[in-house]
Amino acid sequence: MSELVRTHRDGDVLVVEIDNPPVNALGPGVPEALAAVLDAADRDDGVAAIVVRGAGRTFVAGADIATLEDAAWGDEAAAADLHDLLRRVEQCRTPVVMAIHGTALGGGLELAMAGHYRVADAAAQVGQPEVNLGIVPGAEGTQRLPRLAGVAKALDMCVSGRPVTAQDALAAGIVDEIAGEDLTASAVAFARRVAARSSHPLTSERAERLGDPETNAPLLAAARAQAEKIRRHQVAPLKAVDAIEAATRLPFEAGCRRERELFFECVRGEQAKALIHVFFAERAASKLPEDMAHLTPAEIRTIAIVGGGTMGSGIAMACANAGLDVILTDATGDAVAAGEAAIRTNYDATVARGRLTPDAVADRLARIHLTPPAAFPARAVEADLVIEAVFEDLALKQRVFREIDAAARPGCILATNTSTLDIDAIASATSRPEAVIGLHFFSPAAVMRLLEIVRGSRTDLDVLVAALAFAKRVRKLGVVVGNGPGFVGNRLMFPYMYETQFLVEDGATPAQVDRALAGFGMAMGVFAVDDMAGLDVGARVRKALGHFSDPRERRPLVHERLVAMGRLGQKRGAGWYRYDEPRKPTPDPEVEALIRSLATDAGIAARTISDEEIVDRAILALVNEGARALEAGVAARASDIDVIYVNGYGFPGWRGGPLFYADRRGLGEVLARIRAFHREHGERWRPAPLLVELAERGGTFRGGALHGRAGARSR
Ligand code: 3H9
Repeated sequence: MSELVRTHRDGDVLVVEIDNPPVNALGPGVPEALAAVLDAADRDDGVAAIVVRGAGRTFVAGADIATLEDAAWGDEAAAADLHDLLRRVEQCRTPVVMAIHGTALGGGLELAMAGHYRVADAAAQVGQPEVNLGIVPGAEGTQRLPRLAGVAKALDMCVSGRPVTAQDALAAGIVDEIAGEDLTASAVAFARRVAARSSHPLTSERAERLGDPETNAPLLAAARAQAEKIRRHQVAPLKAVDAIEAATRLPFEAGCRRERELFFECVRGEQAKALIHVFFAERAASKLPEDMAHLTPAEIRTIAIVGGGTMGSGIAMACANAGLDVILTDATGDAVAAGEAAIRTNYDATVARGRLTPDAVADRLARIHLTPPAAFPARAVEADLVIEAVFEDLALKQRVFREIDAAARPGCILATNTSTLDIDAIASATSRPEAVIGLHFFSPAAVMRLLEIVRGSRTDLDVLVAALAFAKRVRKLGVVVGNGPGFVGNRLMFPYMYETQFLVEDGATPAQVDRALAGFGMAMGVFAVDDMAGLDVGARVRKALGHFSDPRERRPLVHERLVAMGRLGQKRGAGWYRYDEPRKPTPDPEVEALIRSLATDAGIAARTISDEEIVDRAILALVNEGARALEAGVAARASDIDVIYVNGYGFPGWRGGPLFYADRRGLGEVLARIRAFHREHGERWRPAPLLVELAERGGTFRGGALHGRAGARSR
């Protein structure tokens, strides 16, 4: 028997275990092995029922995503294997009970739904997350799920991609029973109870939950509207709705054929390539490099946070949400109280949205110990990690680090949340620079998934490993970056922002630029982002990074003027836009007139700017600087830059990140465009040497730009 599938007997029940680590994906060999076991069981009169489960930590987490990338899918062979398997499962004479623990996702849930019954562990989750990979469920999920759970639930699960809990799945009719402590024992007992029945339910034959055209029409319309809203520009969610609509209109087999067509349209498309790239890029980014794999991360249970402002209070919530204890302080008692108020307001809003119960909030609040500054040194000794989140000012941070250094216990990790300052300069204020690291959270810190982990020149490997484990613990995507100006994210952000400011001086308007970037897929336009972050913040960072110290460089004309006018963005009701209603930008003729007048004074004649030029100048500025960041070693891999941009800067995942986008567009074409900008606009567009090298040898960032670990300080 194949090692991918093991069996043992529990009396007259055959227990089948799929064992394909790490997540029992339905990779090559698994469908055949499972089908062979079922064939043998059907021939064995001593087997009254079959229980199928996954070995290790989970049931089947889906088709093998690596194979989705393969050309193998082009000839449809692997998909056909899965369909054959599902038919084989459903047509088993012996009843098949799927025993689900961990996550039954994608092809995993599709396999489970082909069984006659499903028993789930209380902590299990099930879902059809294929849209996250740019595809639709392709192994009958869009046909079986509405038959089990009804059209509305199937639409929600397939469009959102969000898994549901075992309890939710029970209520929806996806599973038949929640197991006791021992999943296998519960599933075996369930199997014995149903074995004697004269017939067993076949999902493919059920129609009672498929509704009728009249009731389905508004559900389908709402799902399409939802897809346009939450997954703008994406193809797969709309096709998932099409596939579910087919389930409501066609017999099972014909519906499956329609689903397969839609699946192949998606899997062969650009969006799937990009999203699958992001899936693997995220996992590569958060993995320990080989030279650190032997290190065991120190456990972090208690975190002290210095600074209760927006970032500090958000970080406190992220830690408390993950069940960690937090000691939160600030420079004054009033500031601590303000931090507490901000935390309470945020949690109240979460309760109002129905995302948390008041009890869960009470539990989280109880983990956050508000500590007046005078009491902090005595409490800081309890901390395994101290995170400084004070104002972005080097001298202030150095002073705070001296105080932390004096208070923290030996072995404690000292982290700064700086978004731009030099980690080594901060570390130099302490007696233990090897314990200092950057943890650059993104705002709002309780929500945003990205965490840049900044390695200083003296940071210990143990500290880096512990920081990566901490990121995972607080459900963040930790990406290790080097200690260069702006690290990776902000380093790329500035050329992008400046270029858009030049674009408005050249003749575009902020609203046109933002519209063009939203059309490209950016979550928000750049001017709207600047207004949200605060123009004063950008100005301070620009100063700290020493931009435009060379008088020959073109310097943006408008930003400084807006700051001087007090137009600091949303918080002042005016920035690049006007805000008559909170958070709702309205183009402001006053700003447009100011831009024109400053540009005219500088001798810039307004011209018509196309959306294509806007997108190219903005996005290729990211690409060129991304190549420089790779060259400088502040990013270890091209895919790390993609992960940072998709998770922290609203770059569309379905384009795979800036460097994946450049790869797909073709580096030759990208280089030609950048060279043209160089000729037209001067030095800031000089092509990065790495880009030139890769383009000239027909390479790609993905295939040809793997550097060593991020860590060297650049520039
Ligand atoms: C599908 O099923 C299509 C069908 O409808 C139709 C077909 C015809 N395949 O995330 P982790 C690897 S599409 C291959 O760090 P966690 C992952 O790369 C699929 N590999 O762990 C990593 O490898 P490595 C639909 C997979 O505990 C390791 O497992 N299913 C797959 O944080 C650990 O992963 C999905 O979209 C896979 N399907 O989370 C589920 N899944 O160690 C995607 C994982 O070498 N997976 N790996 O870096 C997940 O959401 C999470 O991995 C999971 C575990 C929740 C399962």
